Amino acid sequence: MAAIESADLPRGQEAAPLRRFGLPRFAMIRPAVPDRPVVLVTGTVRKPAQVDLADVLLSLGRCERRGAVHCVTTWSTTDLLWGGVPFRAVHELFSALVRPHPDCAWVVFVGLDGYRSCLSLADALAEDVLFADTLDGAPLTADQGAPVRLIAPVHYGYKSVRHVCAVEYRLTYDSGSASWLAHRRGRVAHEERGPILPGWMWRPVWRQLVPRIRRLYARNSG
Ligand SMILES: Nc1nc2c(c(=O)[nH]1)N[C@H]1C(S)=C(S)[C@@H](COP(=O)(O)O)O[C@H]1N2
Ligand SMILES: [Mo]
Repeated sequence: MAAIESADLPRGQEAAPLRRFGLPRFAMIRPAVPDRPVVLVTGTVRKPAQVDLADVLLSLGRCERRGAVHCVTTWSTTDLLWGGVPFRAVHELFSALVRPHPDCAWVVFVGLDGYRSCLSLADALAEDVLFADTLDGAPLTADQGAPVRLIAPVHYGYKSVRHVCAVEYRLTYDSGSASWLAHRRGRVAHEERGPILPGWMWRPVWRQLVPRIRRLYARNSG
């Protein structure tokens, strides 16, 4: 399908349907959804804890938000209706349990596939960041990131970790799975696509990788 460049999309982005996508080395890792999912809450904390995801999702007020996935490689899927609980509320619950060091300024989200991505705690606590377990009213499928995924809609998609199984509070930034190619903040509006170079210079670098990554993920998705 030909990609459509639209005035409604952020700079440098083209519309595309949502399909499982990510770093090439994670394409082959499709974690099974656990019967009783847990989240490990850890890092520079007084007392790490393991919590039942069901307890987290049931004990907090649910909400729905319209949001997009904007991948740094220049495709975007907009108008997705995510349901879940605000990460802000999840963090309140977690921090009462584990007591993060007061200087923790970063948080890493880890997926069951081993993928890791870091947000500043301030960015993670924005009102629109969700711990999402439904998309358009239906439970997330495995390929969409079940049992729960982060949705950080103003950041590039690599911050929206699927299959979250651990949350790590940190004093310092950790570049995560994207390593030196990650941007600390990755804000779409500022085109923070990668380190050092301005965003528009990264566009062709990332864009030329999309067909190969799409093929790789299509071969390894349901
Ligand atoms: N667990 C996990 N989460 C991940 C990734 C991954 O490889 N593993 N890839 C990220 C990237 S780069 C993008 S663009 C989005 C894509 O979301 P989608 O798979 O729902 O299209 O997932 C993000 N979250
Ligand atoms: Mo991405």
